[in-house]
Amino acid sequence: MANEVVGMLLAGGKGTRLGQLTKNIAKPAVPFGGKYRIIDFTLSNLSNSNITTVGVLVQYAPLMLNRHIGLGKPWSLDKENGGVSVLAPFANQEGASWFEGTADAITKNIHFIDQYDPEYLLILSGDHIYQMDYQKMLDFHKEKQADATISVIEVPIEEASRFGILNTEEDLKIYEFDEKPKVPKNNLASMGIYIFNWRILREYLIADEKDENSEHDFGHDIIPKMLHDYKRLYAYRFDGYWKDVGTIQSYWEANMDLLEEDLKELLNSKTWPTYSHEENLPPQYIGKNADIDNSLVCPGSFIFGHVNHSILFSEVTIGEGSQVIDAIIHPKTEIGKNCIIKKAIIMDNLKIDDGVVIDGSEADEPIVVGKNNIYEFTGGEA
Ligand code: ADQ
Ligand code: ADP
Repeated sequence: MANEVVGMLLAGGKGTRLGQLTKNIAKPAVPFGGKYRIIDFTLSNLSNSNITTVGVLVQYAPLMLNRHIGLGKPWSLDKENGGVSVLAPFANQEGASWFEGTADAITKNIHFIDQYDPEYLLILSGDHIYQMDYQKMLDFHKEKQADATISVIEVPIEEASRFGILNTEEDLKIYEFDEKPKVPKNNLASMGIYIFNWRILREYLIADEKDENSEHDFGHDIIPKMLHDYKRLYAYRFDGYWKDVGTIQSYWEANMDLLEEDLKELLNSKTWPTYSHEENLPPQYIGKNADIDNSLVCPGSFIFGHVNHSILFSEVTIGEGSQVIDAIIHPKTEIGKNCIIKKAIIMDNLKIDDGVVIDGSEADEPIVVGKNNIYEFTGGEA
């Protein structure tokens, strides 16, 4: 069963900064872009990169993720050899234990990886929106004869302290790495996407597990330890679109980006499709006085109002006289008549009464409306 490369997708973070959006579901399972969930972009990258042996590490609120991933059919990951396996923290004789840091999550699954005896391990996050060919990164890793390769991108300097920040020689060999530095030295950021030679990483993981001072995190512990030992770490520069959707603001921005003409390949690429579950729903109905522009509208919806620069998921209703602007409306939600919804994220299965005004246009970040702060809940899964 040997595989050259096994992918491990970290999908267990709690995502506390997404507030209500992740109250009941894990961050990677949050609805995104009209008909997707956040994790679909990474699963599609794996499939399009022809990496077909994948472990998805879940822990926090995994129910929806489990159901969504299932046997991996939408991403053609339903293979007999390999395929996609959802890996939850397991109970041993001492009881169940959570994965601690990201490295601990991999260490606890060494037996899973060893089954495939891979030469390389590809580590990914479940909460990034991007299109990337991991085979190109692997080619780079081999060409540099690296022990580890980190995918990197330039970020605005004012955001740099949210990331692992690194410095390289001219040939892209990394000589310095700071995880979330308070005062960043530059703006070359780790995307949290790593390729390791499995044999080497395995040794580091086993040693790190015994280190009581370690947080068992890749950025915080494993990468610095490898650098300290003069391992060959290289930076693979990615110059496409990439967004870490860890906050409400970045989640909203990444959704709005889908409405930009020059980013239309994110959903419409023929060579790099984004896959998700297909639901059997009727066509969207656009009423007589409705007007819609610069928006995504999904099947099963009924639109009678005005919709501008917004993303409407499936089975959404927008009542007559309502204005929906710069908004994201999750599935099965009904907006009544004569409402104003601006720069807001309205979660699923809600009913917003006639005449309600929700306007986040003056706020620092969009207003999120969930079952806690609204009006009427129609049941189902919010
Ligand atoms: P963070 O974004 O802070 O930094 P982190 O919280 O470590 O990332 O989580 C990475 C991924 O792993 C997320 O998808 C998260 O959901 C998941 N995850 C976290 N803990 C987990 C666990 N115990 N089990 C399973 N999954 C888990 C990282 C790097 C930075 C880099 C940014 C880029 O540490 O150096 O710049 O990613 O986004
Ligand atoms: P955010 O940065 O938005 O808070 P992350 O996805 O980075 O979200 O996760 C935050 C932290 O919470 C991570 O360090 C992760 O290990 C931890 N965590 C995730 N799920 C659980 C859980 N079920 N119990 C305890 N800690 C968890």
